[in-house]
Amino acid sequence: VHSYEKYNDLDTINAWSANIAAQNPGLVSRSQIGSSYEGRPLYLLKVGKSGSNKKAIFIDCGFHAREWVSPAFCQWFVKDAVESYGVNSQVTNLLNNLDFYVLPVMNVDGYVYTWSSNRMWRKTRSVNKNSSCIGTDPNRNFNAGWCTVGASSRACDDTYCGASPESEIESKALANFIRSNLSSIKAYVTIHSYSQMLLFPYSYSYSLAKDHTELNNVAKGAVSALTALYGTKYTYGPGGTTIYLAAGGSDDWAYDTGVKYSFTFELRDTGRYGFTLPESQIKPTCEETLLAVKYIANHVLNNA
Ligand code: 0X9
Ligand code: ZN
Repeated sequence: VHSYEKYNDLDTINAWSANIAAQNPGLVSRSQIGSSYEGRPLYLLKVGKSGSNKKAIFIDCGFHAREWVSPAFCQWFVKDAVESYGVNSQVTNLLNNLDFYVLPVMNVDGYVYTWSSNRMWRKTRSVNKNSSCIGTDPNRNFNAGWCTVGASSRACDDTYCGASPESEIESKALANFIRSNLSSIKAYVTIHSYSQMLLFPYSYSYSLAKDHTELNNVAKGAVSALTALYGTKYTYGPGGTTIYLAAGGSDDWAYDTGVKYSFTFELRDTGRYGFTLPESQIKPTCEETLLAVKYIANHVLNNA
C-alpha cells in the first residue's frame, strides 16, 4: 500500500501515478516516454492547469537506484501540488502558469534491483558487451564532455559511462523528451542523494557557466529557503568545485542543450545514514526540498 512517508516499490509507485492522474484530471496527466532495458514503462506525470504557451520545468528522480529518498521526493512534490492547488496561493500561481514534468523513477530497472537483490545498486541493468558486469551509470551517460573526467570506461565500475552517450535506453528517452520540448522547458531539476548540496553546471570542467552569476544567486536563494525550515545545512555551487568533476551528467547536458536553469539536488543526509536514510526523515526532507524547488520555480516563472 502506498505511503508518502515510506519508501514505495516500483509497482506501488506506478499504481500511485495512475491513480493520482485519474483522481486529478484537470491537474495531472500521465504519459509514457519510453521503456527501460528490461522492458518496464517510463511514466512521466505532467502537473499543471491547462493553458496555452506555458513554460515548463522538468524534474526527475531515481537516476541512481539506491538513492531512495529521491523518488520519494517526486511523489511528495505531486502530492503537494494536488493538495495545495486552489488552497495555497503560491502553488496555485505556479500551477496556473507553469507545467511541471515529473519523472518519478528514471532508472526503473536499477530501482527494482535495489528492492529485490542489492540495496546498494547504482547503475542501470543493461548487459555490457565483452563483460560479465552489468549496468551503466546513467549520470555519466549524457553527451556533455562524455567520459573525459570523473567517469570510468570499465563496465565493472559504478561510474561506467556506457558504450557511447545515450547508450542507455532510459537516458535516450529522457534526452529525446527534453529535445522534443525544448521550446517550453525552461528548467531542469534532477534529484539525487546524498550530501546536502545544490549544484549547477559545470561538472565536466572548471569553466564557469555563462549564466554562473544568476545560477549562483538562484541556488543561494533556494538553499536559504530550504535551510529556513529545519536548519538543514546545504552547500551550493558549480558541480566541479562543490562536489567533484564528473562528465556525462544530465545537468550539464541539459544546460548545454539550452535549458538555462539546470540544477542537481543532493538531498539528506551527509553520511550518517547515507543512501539508507530512515523513513522518519522522508517528510522533513521533502518539505524542506519543496521550498527550494518552489523558489527555483518562482524565479523561472518571473525570469525565463
Ligand atoms: O556523481 C553523481 O552523479 C552525483 N552524485 S551522486 O552521489 N548522487 O552520485 C552528482 C552529479 C553532479 N553533476 C554532474 N556530475 N554532472
Ligand atoms: Zn545520484
